[in-house]
Amino acid sequence: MANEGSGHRRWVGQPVPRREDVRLLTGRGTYLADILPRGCLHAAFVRSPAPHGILLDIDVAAARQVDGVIAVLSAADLPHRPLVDAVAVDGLLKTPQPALAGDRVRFVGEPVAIVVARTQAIAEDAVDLVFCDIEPLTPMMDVGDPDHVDDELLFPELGTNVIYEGRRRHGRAQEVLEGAPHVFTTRFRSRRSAAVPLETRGCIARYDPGGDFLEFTASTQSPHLLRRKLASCLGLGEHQINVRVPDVGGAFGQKIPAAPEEVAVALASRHLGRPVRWVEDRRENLMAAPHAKEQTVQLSLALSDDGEFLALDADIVGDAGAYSFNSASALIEPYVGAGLLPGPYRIRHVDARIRAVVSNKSPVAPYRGVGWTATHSARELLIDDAARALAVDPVDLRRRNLVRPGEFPYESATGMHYDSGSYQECLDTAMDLVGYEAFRERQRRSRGTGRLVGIGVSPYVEPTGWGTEGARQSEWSFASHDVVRVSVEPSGQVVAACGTPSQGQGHATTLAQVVADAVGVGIDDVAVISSDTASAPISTAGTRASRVAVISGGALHLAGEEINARLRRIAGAILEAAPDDVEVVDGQAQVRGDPSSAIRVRDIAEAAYYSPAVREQVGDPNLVVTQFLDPKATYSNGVVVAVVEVDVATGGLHVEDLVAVEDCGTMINPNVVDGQIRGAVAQGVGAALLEEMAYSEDGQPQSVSFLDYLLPSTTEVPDIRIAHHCSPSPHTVNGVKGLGESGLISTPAAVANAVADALSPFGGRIQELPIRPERIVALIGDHVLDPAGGGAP
Ligand code: MCN
Repeated sequence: MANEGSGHRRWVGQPVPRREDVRLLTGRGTYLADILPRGCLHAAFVRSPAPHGILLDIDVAAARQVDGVIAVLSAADLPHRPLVDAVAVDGLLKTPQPALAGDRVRFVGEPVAIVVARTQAIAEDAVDLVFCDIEPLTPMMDVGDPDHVDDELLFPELGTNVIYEGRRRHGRAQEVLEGAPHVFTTRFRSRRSAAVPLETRGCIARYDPGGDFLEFTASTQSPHLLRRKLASCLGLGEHQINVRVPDVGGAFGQKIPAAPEEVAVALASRHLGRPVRWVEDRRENLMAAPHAKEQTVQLSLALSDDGEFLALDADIVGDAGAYSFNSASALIEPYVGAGLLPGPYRIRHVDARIRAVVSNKSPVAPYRGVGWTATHSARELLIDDAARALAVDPVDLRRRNLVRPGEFPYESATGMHYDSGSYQECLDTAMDLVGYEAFRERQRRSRGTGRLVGIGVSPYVEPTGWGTEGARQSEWSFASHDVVRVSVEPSGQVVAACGTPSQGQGHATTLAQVVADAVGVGIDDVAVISSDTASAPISTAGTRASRVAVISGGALHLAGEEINARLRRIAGAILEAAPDDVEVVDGQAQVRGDPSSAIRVRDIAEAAYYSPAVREQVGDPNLVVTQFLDPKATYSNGVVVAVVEVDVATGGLHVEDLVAVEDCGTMINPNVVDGQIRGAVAQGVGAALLEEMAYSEDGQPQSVSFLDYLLPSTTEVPDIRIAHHCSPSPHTVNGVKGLGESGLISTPAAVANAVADALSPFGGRIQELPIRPERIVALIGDHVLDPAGGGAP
């Protein structure tokens, strides 16, 4: 009989306070910028001031003269092999980004040279003395015009700026669209934004020439992937590199790809034989760290007379920025986004044409919600357009088309296997919570007042825990399986090691909860370690794509169960009982029903390691278990509802209410789940109303400080009301589904639809995010308030 403690949930499901918070919130965290090895030099980057041009010469003479400058290095000084691509997609043209620009610069902020100096201040001052002689070329800033897309080529050897062109066709969308009684179309534009982690990027390279070994400390989400990239660029074996990860203060996708700056710092350290540190400042982060979410989605939705969604036709163009650097990053927007076009709805026919085009802007990379935010928003805004045109209730229209209970598992038109879910139930709960009927009544009354209210509803599905099979479902070939290790030390401490560090997700708590249950100990007995590549087994993808709860967590649970079985075997030898008659609960093993027999896990571990008698009795008392997991994909779901109020006289906009109803299967820790929702929903408000990484027509970034790149604050984000449903996944350990991105997939559309609903008396539509204030003013137009209170039309 298996141990009843094993697999029984005592910790999973509990809203345990996050163990890491006291340390982090009292300033005792150690972030990259807190680390300064002895003798460490400081790096600053010379960055291209031009968006596009031929790099004729770099004059470093003056900078080299500065007292305290150790070296000024350009591409010629630091030869390296190209970054390997972790993702293979047929037809994607190669546009690798070098660590330092060679003969051409392709965006403002591109690293051109690295200055290494005794202090950060000296390095930064010396940067200003480096002169880049650049012969300007016309910058390519608008990828939307097919007639001019190749006017100036970024990579002349490719003969085009369109680095990917593909089609994902499922069913007979064109035919259905032609015969449909109703077809609505939008041309939706998701403007460029950025992940903006609180802690910017940075790294410390310590190359030891004697040992031919690189210790590389980085603010990263994917330490093993970074190790692989560094190994390939530097021509080292992966065993010659240890990537260490200190506390990371947010990442949201931006710290997945290996940055060219990281490669340059590693090369500089090897070149100089000294440790070198680079800490990115905010301006650099906004200007030159990867951007995200710039897409144009031309979308048509066909409906039957009774409001059934019949087909979707999409033309998606992603602005990739200057390079598709090292995770097929150019496709993360348009290609990945296409997979989620049908979302939670029963739409059988989908035809998507996809293009990724390079431009003279910072490259795009994943940002929470990736391409899904744009395609989801386009679809949800279009559904509201259709509801208004057909004079039907937008909630009823959605309810009619959502995948229904009893239809799971449901295969979407784009080939995604929705394993389980509560699509209808979440919608009902959300509408109850927001008080939909009462809201509509209030809205009717608001019509004459000059303060118009509107509601937006955005049901979503979030792909999570993608392993190999999930990648296949998305027609995307990347590795996303993990190996983890659970061990018991002689002291009885359980150590869970995995290569998926936290950037704020609370893994130290949630993964400990999982392991504690599986082993049969308390969470204080479990340490979660993901601080370096040497001590954690390989995670192929790192922390991203809402995969850790499912993949690392699932693997840790299985390893913990095996540890539990071994503890029972050893305890059985000590207690002279059959292992099946022994249980391990709360850190103690005992013969079932006999508390007097209890021995502590620490005593079992001590005996396993050091007692020759036990060693002889048990044969193999090994308490180290390595576990591989590559689960089937699972999909969480939910609904976000926003209520806004617009002041017609000023165009002022206020988000009044936000409701999020989610279903991520079994919650490991409801506290952490709610925190994830709150953070992502807040980012969604930013995406809807504020955040835009703007460029001038001549290629200069316009949003390189927080004066121009506007983030949501407590003034813009009301308290978020949260409710849960639970449809455990049949595919995953404990029925867990991920949830890290859902709030940012769904919230922008909810807020935008609420604005469109509020302003519906004026007609007009929202076809662009963020909704700029001038758009609201334009929608209100010349409509003036009726002084008698009759108000807006
Ligand atoms: N969780 C849970 N129960 C579930 C599902 C998840 O308790 N059913 C918990 C997990 O154990 C984990 C957290 O919620 O502690 C998020 O889990 P998951 O959805 O698996 O996401 P990941 O841990 O893989 O984190 C990645 C995800 C992504 S893709 C981005 S982007 C993101 C995010 O998480 N970046 C973040 N959340 C972030 N939160 C912070 N603070 N900072 C970031 O950079």
